Amino acid sequence: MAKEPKPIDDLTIWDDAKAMIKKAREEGIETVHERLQMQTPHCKFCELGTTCRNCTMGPCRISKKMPRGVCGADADVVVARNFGRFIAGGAAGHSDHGRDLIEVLEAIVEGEAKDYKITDEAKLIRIAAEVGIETEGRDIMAVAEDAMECFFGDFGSRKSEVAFLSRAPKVRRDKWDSLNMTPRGIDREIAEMMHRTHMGCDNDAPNTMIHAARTALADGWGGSMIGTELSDVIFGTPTPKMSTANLGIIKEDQVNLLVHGHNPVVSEMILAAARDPELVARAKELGAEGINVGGLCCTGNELLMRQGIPMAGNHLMTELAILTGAVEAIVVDYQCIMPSLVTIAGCYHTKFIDTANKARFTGGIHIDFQPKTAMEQAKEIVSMAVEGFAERDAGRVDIPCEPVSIMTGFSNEAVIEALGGSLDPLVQAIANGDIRGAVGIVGCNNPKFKQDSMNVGLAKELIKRDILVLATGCVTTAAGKAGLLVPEAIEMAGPGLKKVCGSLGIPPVLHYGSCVDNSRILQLCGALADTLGVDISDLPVGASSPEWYSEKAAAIGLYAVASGIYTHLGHPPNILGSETVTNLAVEGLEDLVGATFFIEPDPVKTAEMFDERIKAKRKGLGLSE
Ligand code: XCC
Ligand code: SF4
Repeated sequence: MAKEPKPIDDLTIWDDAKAMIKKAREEGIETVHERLQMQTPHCKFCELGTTCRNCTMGPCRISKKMPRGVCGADADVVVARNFGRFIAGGAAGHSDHGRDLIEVLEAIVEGEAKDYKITDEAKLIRIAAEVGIETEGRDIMAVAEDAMECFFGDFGSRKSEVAFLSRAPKVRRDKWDSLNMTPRGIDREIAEMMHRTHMGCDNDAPNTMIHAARTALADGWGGSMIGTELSDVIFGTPTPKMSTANLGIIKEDQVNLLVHGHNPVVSEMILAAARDPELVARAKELGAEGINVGGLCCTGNELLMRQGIPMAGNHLMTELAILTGAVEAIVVDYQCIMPSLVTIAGCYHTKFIDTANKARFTGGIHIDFQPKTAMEQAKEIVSMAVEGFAERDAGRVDIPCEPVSIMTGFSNEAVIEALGGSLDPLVQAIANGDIRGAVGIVGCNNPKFKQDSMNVGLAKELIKRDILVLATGCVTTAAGKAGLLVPEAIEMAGPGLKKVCGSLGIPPVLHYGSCVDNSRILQLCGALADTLGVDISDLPVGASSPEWYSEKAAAIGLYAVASGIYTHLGHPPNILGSETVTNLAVEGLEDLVGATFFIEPDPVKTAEMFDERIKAKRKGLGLSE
């Protein structure tokens, strides 16, 4: 028997989302919410993490009645192995994205990518010097070539640690060394995780978990950090700027093209092509006022940070954006792209265009995007969107709201500049208690949560307590829609935060970029710890992914914890079937790395937990609570 659909008010906190879910139901279009309902209840074994499919003596399900798989593996081993592979998946996603940026840099160096260039030469020189490359008086392309070799090297097996580990405090690196947690090579740790979790290898759950942390660290201080830094080098380091967010950024009188996915290599070129005078003229010929490029998810964040494009929405808005009926094309690269988008695009005139050979969608239009032919291909894609304008059915267009203002572009470089050239004023503000601490709220939506209720609820609770919030990933649009990403939001902050942000003219929630850009937060923590002469685990900071869903988000959470940052998750990963693994995650890691996970679905309680932690850390540093 079909289940009653859930009341729309229970699914999301946003009016634009509610209007589009209603429209979907009226038009008989299925979304993530109906599919979740169909999949509920989920398989209990899988939820607990106690299913193993790693060999064909199985598959096995571990329970009280059947405590061991055919090979003899118990719940601890099975849960740890599954969790390890889950982390490897996330680390692979971020890091393969990072590698794609190195390949573009390589193509630039070899003169094979005329449409890309080194935009921030000063940053390239700075990061090259950081990883030990000679930069004095050298040609920029020679420096770029050495940087490219260094970062390619980080993926291999010939190094004892990845290059950017130099950004972590010495005490932290010593701790990693003593725990066998130092990430040596990015691909190496991921491949080793696959090896360890093959039948008959690592059958000691804590040992598997240590390697999971090493794999995650290879992501945070390796693959993701390379992705962020080279994106800045190639497309420019973000600076503060204003933009807008929500489905209202989709314009009735324009050709609307939404970019979705993660990698700026494609979306930056799409944006440039959308400014091509001939394509704009063609759009006008067809009756449009212009070409509007809007962002979804993290490739949206990348373009928002650097180019100030408007944001249509986060993860749970991707299906709904198409429901406006005014989207001519949705252009995707990879990660977090629901295959259902192809189906929904097919219900409208919307063209679904995929661009990466490693992320193809049956039913999508595939353009095999290459750095060498980037602009030509981007123009071909934009042209498809423009021609699509003529096919739009005006009677089915419904753009449910007006956009809200947001401020973006807070790279560490921009923050340091705003502070007058060093981190000292921030350290001062933390020391005197105006800013009591900082929490990064990152990651996704998940239809198991009322969309953005936790993301927004937690941010509001924290700034009230004079805790600065850094937002990345899909939390960005959530915070933006809630009015938290504008300087005026200081009215929602506590007195200290209000004073500091007010004097700088910045919001109490700073948009720090996409998900790979959580590496910016790691770098900031490393720099703060070094300034104070302490470990990252001594800082009054925290991390949270309230509504997370992806393997990547789990990898981020684990590298945060392994870096010494107390980390909140709104719901647990599939590990509860093992007491050993669960206790390690929420307790045991404290002794090893100076931080743990905590799981809490309520935003107020979560803020209280962070508050307590920050009090304790402030006390440890000899500061007022
Ligand atoms: Fe994906 Fe990065 Fe999560 Fe959003 S936050 S749903 S991982 S797009 Ni990264
Ligand atoms: Fe079962 Fe062991 Fe094979 Fe897993 S590895 S499927 S627990 S026999």
